[in-house]
Amino acid sequence: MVTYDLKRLAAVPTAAELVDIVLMRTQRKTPTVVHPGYKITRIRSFYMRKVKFTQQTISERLGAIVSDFPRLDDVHPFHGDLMGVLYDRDHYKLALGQLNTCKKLCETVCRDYVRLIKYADSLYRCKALKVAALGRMATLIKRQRAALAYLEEVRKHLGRLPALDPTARTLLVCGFPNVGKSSFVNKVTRADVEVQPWAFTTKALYVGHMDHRYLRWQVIDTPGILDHELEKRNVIEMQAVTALAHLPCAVLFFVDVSEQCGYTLEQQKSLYDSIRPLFADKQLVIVANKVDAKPLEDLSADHQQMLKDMCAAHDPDAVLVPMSNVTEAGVQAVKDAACDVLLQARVDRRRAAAGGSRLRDKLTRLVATPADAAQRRPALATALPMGADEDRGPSIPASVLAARKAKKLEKRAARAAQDADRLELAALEARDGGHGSTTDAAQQAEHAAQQARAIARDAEAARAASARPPRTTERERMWAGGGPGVYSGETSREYIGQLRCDEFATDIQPEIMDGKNVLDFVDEDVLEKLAALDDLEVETDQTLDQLDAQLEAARLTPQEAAIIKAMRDRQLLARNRAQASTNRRNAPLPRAARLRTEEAPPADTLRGRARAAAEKRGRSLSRRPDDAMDTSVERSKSVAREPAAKKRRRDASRAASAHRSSSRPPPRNEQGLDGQAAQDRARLLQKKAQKKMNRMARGGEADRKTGPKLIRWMNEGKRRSGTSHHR
Ligand SMILES: Nc1nc2c(ncn2[C@@H]2O[C@H](COP(=O)(O)OP(=O)(O)O)[C@@H](O)[C@H]2O)c(=O)[nH]1
Ligand SMILES: [Mg+2]
Repeated sequence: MVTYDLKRLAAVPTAAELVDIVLMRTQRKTPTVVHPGYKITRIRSFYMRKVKFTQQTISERLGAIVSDFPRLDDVHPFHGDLMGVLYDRDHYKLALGQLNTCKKLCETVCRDYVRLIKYADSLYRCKALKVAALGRMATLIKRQRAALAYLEEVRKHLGRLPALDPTARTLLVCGFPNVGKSSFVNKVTRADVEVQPWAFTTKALYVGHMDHRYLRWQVIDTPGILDHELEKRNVIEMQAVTALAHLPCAVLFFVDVSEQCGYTLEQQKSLYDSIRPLFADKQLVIVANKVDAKPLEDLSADHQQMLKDMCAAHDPDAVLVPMSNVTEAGVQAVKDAACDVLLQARVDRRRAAAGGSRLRDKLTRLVATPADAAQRRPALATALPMGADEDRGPSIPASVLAARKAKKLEKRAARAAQDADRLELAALEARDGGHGSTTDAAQQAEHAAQQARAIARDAEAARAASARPPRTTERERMWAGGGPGVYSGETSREYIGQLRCDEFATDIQPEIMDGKNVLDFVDEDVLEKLAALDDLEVETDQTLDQLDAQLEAARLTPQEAAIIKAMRDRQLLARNRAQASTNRRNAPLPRAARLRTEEAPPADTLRGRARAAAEKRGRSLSRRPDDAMDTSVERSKSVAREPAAKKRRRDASRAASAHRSSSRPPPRNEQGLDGQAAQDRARLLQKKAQKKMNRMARGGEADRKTGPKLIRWMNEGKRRSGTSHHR
């Protein structure tokens, strides 16, 4: 991912400024003195240089803008989507694309005119060509007026976006409007988000920071989300949705249990269900807010159950925390719960990624305090290995145990054999010495010898059991099977011991059987899954039948349908009427001009056909007689060039006509105000009201901009070559 510094984009000049910059630079950086007496090649190269230099500056400037602005596919998906939502993805891409095209067009213009200048035969012609080239380039830039202005606004807005780090530890606050999200953010962080008792007070993402367990956390306040389809969500809501979708974070879903926000608990549950997929893999804390107005115990059993179900629906570990911003009860608990689940999840993820190396375990344990260890909670920033202190005995392979047993038995057998020998010797001595109980000693010796033999047999058996079968390496097999190039390995050996019958290992395994890929059918419980699918189908059929029956029962009678249609029609009519009146109020043209229309020329005349063709291409050839400034229409000198004096006279007579002036209302900002004093006071009040709005719009560093300075004495007139420091 490319990292862009969204806050430090260079200011985008307006089209006029850009033309100034480019022309000024050409003026300053290229030679200014040329004489008709010079050799023609010199004159040509003088002007060619000017054209080329101008084009280079334009390419440089436009190229810098195009490469400076982030590519939506390259930034973090959160920023990419947020920009897509805020600035309209297509518009943004088109604007940058247009600048790129403009750059290419300037290059073409430059190439063409340089080629023409090569054939020019006098200073005058060279100069005329240069002027034409620069003029065309300037026109091309001026056409990008809208794109440049748009990008400048985007840049300013990007600068104002909250400094939000998508990878930091984040708590994301969401829920219906007015449930107390911003109040909570103001409580736990030093952010100063506006709180008002009406919906959509918060219209953008806000970020606050706080400390918890010596760590830095960012808390994001989002605008409220309403419960409707994704397509109907507006830009304000979509910011919250984007944050929910792309930020790895703990989600705090706010529920207003007192229902003061204007939404019932059922509606809040429905919203929760519809946005739940967005945070399916995130940590969740459900905050039951405004318990000061209505304690949780006062809720009906159904509602209490509903809140519990909401928790259970996400994850068995999700918690419900009652809270009140007014009494501050539970604020700390919410903060603790959210931070702890997120920290735990991040630690788990990191440990899983690192593979839980032993050294890490030991290192992290050094940091954990005994209290942390006792409660099994992570210490400081790092992980306390959870469950790592459980009994971890040595793991000794069974073959080693068997070998040990065999060795022990062998030792015992050796000892028993020694004992037997000793006893036999004693029996012999007794017999030779003629002592009594010779038979006893002989019996004992015989018994001991028997025991020794038994133990030796056991030892032999154990040794045989623990002995590994001799291993043949693949290399040995290769040499036995004909050597390299002749021997080919046998894969079937791997299956021996894994199948029901070892013979199966050598069976030929088909990959395709009956025209189907066998691997598609390798699934142990495919039959169970099929059965489950069948059950589901039956169930769905039943549900659909029931729904059909219900719909049948709920069908409207003709009278009801007629009433509903009448109601809808009335609504539609009212809406259209309101729309029409709005259009009338915001009319971009004077009323008199709007009423004047030109009748279409007959279709079979030349003019009529031209007009039809032009309209098909999306142009309009209709013109108003007084539209002298409209150069896009075909020009007719007799109409456009009205003598100025006559026009002035006509305008004056119009303004003076009683019919016109008396029907004109006063300007909107003076309507209903009696006298100059009242107007002044209104202006003052308006300014005062605007002050707050200006502040809340959060103008930032990005709004400060210095345009090119056009210092007259430095940039006008011709200068000789050399430095201009002395000026
Ligand atoms: N009684 C009560 N009112 C609250 C509480 N938290 C917020 N409010 C009020 O609810 C309204 C909306 O609060 P706000 O924080 O702007 O909600 P947001 O739209 O979700 O950001 C404001 O009038 C707050 O004073 C609370 O815990 N108890
Ligand atoms: Mg808010």
